[in-house]
Amino acid sequence: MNRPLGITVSRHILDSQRMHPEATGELSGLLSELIVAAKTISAEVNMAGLADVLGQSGRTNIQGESVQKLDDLANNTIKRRMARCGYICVMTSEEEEDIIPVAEGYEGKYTLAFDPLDGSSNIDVNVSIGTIFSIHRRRSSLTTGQGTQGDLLQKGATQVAAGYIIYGSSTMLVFSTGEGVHGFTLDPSVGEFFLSHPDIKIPPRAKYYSINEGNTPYWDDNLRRYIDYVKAEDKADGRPLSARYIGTLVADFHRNLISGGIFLYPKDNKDAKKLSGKLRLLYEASPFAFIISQAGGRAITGDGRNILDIEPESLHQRVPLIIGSKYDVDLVEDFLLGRR
Ligand code: P6P
Repeated sequence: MNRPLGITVSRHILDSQRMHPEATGELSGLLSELIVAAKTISAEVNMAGLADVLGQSGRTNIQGESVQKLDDLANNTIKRRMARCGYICVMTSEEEEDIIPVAEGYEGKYTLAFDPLDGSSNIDVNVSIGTIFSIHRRRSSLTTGQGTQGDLLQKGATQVAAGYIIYGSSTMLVFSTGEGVHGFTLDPSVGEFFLSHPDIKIPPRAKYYSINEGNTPYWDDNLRRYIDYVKAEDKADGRPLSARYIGTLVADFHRNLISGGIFLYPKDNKDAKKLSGKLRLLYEASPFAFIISQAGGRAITGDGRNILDIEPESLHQRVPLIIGSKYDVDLVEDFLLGRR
């Protein structure tokens, strides 16, 4: 479908819905409510330095990480708005240990998993942060009432939509409902997201590699060999790649999506918590894997599994994540599986 630049995200969503006569408009409604929450968070993030929402809230989250005030604000903004949207039956958030119920009488047929504010360590230093979301249908369409943990524990390949909002030099919404990846830029003067990046495709080969090289002592040898390979000079093969690591997954992913790159957060033996990687499957790896697959890239764990095929076992399950330009993800997999 021709998607003229400058249309609003609401127009884009309704035009997409119109392509599906069987659509009830519930997914469109869900996305529209999520977008209102994103605009609210964007306004707070952009005022953070002035509105004294920086700094620690005094709480620690399920991950044992200190929760920044903006984390709390973003989490509550999404929870409160989505609990009464009428389109979802259950939620899970990085900030909450247990599932989050919706308001009685407002149960719908979708589920929502989200990271309200990814990149917390960068909040106080004014580096880009973001919100990530993942939407599934509840497991049984015959079921009504509150959803369960089982409705949330579904593999990435069954997502109906996934996306992120990046609060950077501008605020952008990037999402897919399975018909390509589209980017919208917020014009804060009118409070609207306008289509700025229709049908995004990731360049087939990486220009950048993104990994925290401070963890080098904790990687397995095959990964160290791969990183040495991308840093070695071979001009004909476009190496060395350039290193770019912001420390906010949303920002590193977005740059690599637009310019071509590979992001790696592998398992490492720095501490027991990271033996399965640091990033979470349901609301980080899985939504980005859905987006990258729609943009022509790939997402793997590095031990032979595709992220989209993993059957989740727990809400906050961690996985190793290697994601980006297909050529480079395939190459890393060859190194890690000893094929190279
Ligand atoms: P490290 C931010 O805290 C985050 O969850 C991701 O956004 C980011 O990619 C990663 O952690 C950074 O982790 O260990 O390199 O600081």
